[in-house]
Amino acid sequence: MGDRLPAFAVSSARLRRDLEHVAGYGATVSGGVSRTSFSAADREVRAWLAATCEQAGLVMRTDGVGNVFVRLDAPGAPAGAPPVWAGSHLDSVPEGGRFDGALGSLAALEVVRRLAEERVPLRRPVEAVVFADEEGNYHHLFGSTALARGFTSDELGELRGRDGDLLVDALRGMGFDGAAATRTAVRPGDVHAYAELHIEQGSVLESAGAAIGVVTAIVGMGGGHLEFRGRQDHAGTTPMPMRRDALRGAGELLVRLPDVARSVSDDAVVTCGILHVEPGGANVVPGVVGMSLDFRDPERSRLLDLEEAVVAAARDAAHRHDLEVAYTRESITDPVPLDPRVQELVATVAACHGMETRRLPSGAGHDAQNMARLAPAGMIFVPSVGGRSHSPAELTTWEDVEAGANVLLGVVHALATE
Ligand code: HGY
Ligand code: MN
Ligand code: MN
Repeated sequence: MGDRLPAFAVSSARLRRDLEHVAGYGATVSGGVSRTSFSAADREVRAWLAATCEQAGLVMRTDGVGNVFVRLDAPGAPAGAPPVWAGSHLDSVPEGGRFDGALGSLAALEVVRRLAEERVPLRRPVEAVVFADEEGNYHHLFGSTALARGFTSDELGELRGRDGDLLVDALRGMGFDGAAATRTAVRPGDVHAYAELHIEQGSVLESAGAAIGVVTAIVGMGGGHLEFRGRQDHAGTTPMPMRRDALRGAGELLVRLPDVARSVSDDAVVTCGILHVEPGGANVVPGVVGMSLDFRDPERSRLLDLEEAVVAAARDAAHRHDLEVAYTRESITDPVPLDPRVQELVATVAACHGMETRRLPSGAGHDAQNMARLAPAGMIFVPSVGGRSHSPAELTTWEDVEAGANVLLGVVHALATE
C-alpha cells in the first residue's frame, strides 16, 4: 500500500490561491485571521466554499451542526461503501493565523478536485470534510464530537460562546437544519479511514530539517472553569487587610500554575486564556473572578492528576485570601494514538516523494482524535516557521504546503483505491 503514487500531483498554484483568498475572510490588521465559528467571516468562507464546489461540479452538503462534506462518488463501488474522509477546519481562534485548519481543509478540497479531474477509478467515495467549531468558540472539537458521539438537544441547549451567546441561536442564524443537529453521529465502520494535513504548530520538524511529520498520537486535553468568590467593595474606603478580593486568589493561582504543572509531569501544560473580573470597575474590589482553564498531558492518568492538582492549588489560594472557589469540568478528551497502518502509509508516501520524515506526537488537539474513534485515522504535519501558531505570526512555506498536500493526495489515493 502506498508504494504506487498517483501519476499526478496537486495544483500548488491553485492551493496557494485558495489559501491566500480564504485568509481574506476575517483578515485582521496584524496579518492574521479572526474567523471564529459561526461569525460573519465564517459565513462568508462557507459561501465561498459552496460557490467553489459548484464551479468544480462537486456536491457539498452541510449537516445540522455545520460540518461540511464535499463528496466525490466512486461509480463502480458497491452501494454504501464507506468513504475515505480527509479534512480539517476553517474556523480560527481570535487573532489566529492563516494556516491552522485552513491548510488541511483546502488541501483536502484540492485532493478531491484532482481525483475528480483525473477520473481516478475509486473503490470507495472520498469526502473532504470541514469540521465546525474546531477551536471551541462553543465547544472544543465541536463538529467532530458531533460526528463521533453526537449531542443531545439538552447538551446543545446549554452551550454558549465566548461572548455568552447561545449555540442554538448561532446554529439557527447560520441556517443549519436544527432538526438534524442531534442526528449527526455516525457509526464506527461508516467511515473507511481518515487523514488530516495540518501545520505542526511547534518547532520539532523545523529543528530536525524534516519536511513531513508522521503524527504518532494526540495529546489528552481538558477544559474547566474556576470561579473565585469574595466580596465586592469600595476601592477607596476598604482597608487592604479587610478585603476579600477574588482576583487575589485567581492571581495567586496563575503564578503557581507552572509549579503545579511541573509537579505532575514535564509534558503537562496549563493555560488560563480567559479571565472574567466582576463587576469590572477600576474603583471596585472584584467580587467574582471566572477563569477558563485548558490543561493537557499525553497520558490520561496524568491529565486527571493535573486537573486535581490545579483544583487543589485553587482551593489553597482561595483559603489564603478568605474566598470561596468552585470548579466545573467542561471537557476531558483522552490522548489518542493514531493508527499505525495510516502512519506507515504517510511515511511510505513521503519516502516515495524523497521527503525527509520525522515521527512526533501532537501537543495540539485535532478533529483527528475524534475521527480515531470511528475509523483508522492519521495525520500529516508540515513545519511551522519558528514553531509559531494561534498567532498572526503563523507561517508555513509554500514549498512545505505543496509537499504536505502531495502526501495527503498520495495517502487518500491509496486509501480510496486499496
Ligand atoms: O487547541 C488546540 O489544540 C487546537 O488548536 N484546537
Ligand atoms: Mn488551532
Ligand atoms: Mn487546527
